[in-house]
Amino acid sequence: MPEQAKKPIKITETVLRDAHQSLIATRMPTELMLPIIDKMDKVGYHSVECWGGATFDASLRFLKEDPWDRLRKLRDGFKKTKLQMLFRGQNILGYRPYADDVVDYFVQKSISNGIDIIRIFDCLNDLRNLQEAVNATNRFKQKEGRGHAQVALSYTLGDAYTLEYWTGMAKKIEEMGADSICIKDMAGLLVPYKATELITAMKSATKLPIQLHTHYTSGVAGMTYLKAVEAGVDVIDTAMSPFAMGTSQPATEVMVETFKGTPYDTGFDQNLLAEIADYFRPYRDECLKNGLLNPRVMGVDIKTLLYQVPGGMLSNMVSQLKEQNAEDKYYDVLKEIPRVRKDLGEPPLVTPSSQIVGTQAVFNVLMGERYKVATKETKGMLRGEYGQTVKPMSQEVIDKVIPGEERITCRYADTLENELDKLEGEMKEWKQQDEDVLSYALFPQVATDFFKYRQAQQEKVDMSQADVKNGAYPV
Ligand SMILES: [Mn+2]
Repeated sequence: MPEQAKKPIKITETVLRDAHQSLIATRMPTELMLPIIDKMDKVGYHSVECWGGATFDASLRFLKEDPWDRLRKLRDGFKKTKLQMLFRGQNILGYRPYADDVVDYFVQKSISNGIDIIRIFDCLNDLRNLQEAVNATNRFKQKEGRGHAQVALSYTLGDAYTLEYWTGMAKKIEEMGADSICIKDMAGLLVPYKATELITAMKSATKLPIQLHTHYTSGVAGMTYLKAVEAGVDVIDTAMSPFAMGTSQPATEVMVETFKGTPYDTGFDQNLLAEIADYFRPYRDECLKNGLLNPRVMGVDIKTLLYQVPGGMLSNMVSQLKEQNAEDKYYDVLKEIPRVRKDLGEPPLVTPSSQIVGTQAVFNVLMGERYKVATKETKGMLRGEYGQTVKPMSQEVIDKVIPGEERITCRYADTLENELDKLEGEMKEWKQQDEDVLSYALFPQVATDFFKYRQAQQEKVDMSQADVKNGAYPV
């Protein structure tokens, strides 16, 4: 290798968020994370990703944990490492667009509870859906000196997604006041030599640091990172080996070793990484044994390249078909997905557009007639409520599904009234901390169930301390 200035590649560790989301349905509990934080804090990671939509949802729904409490505990433990979260633009961590006051408040509370870097994405790459979250982060940063707004572009393939498209977006992101850019390849579609082209073009278009996020699903991710790093990418996302590969990220230790002795050397201590891996390995074995970790998600799934469908979307589709006793329609639905995607303006497939396109494709096949039944979300998409797509939507489908209805061309959130007060009113009997209203805003039913559970737990605890003789029960 020719003499070259040192440029250590920075690493975001995903084991506390995307890795377990991708492999074990986001079921890693906080108590499993806490004992290893001290060691993780010594590695020298650029950041640790630890929070996002699925971690929030699964905490409340399945683990019966308060996600805010998890965040505060992680913040306490990580003394010097930055904490990172994933944020769905105007949809926050939920599945519908929210009014700006909720977006602002969520950003504020995320940072004040411990988040440093907010990775903000939109399923249509409509930057109008990201602006408010970026502004809110910048406002907080000005006031408190903490907070980093990273705008993530959802990576996808298609006629519209040319190098000019991506570099044009990079320039706009710079103008909108973001601190960095992420290329978020949720399905593992970015192949190594395309990464060279993409990163080279992006680096010449913007001065902002560029981070690459991909998944091992299609088997190329390690090579893609290598080419991206050589082309000048600044940060890559990796996962500790027990929760790496398959539908997760390339292994941290492997990427660290790959760049050892090169200008990109991370300087990380492999012995320390080995201790961290040793900690997570028994949990991985336990997950394999209890079925939480299915060996099927650990190999290479080349279908993801053929059909350009993220792994999670495929497994959703399989279970929808199973429920309808229509598993034999699998390949019909796979063929229908790109057609629906085209009808809806060729969006990237990522939450929530992936669910919208996938579910509609299932309906189209099962009903025997395309768009005979359209979901509420498909209608919302056609009306423009999710934002503008890179290509126009099918007029024929618009006429069939929402005949005569007015379509939105402005930023949808501009049509929404502030909603925090109303939400506060609906949930005030459960409120124990300011953040509870945000949990409720995102997942009203799941959060209410959690609040009830929390109260029952507290009352049970209180019962043991009750002053039985005087009949006094702390409430
Ligand atoms: Mn991901």
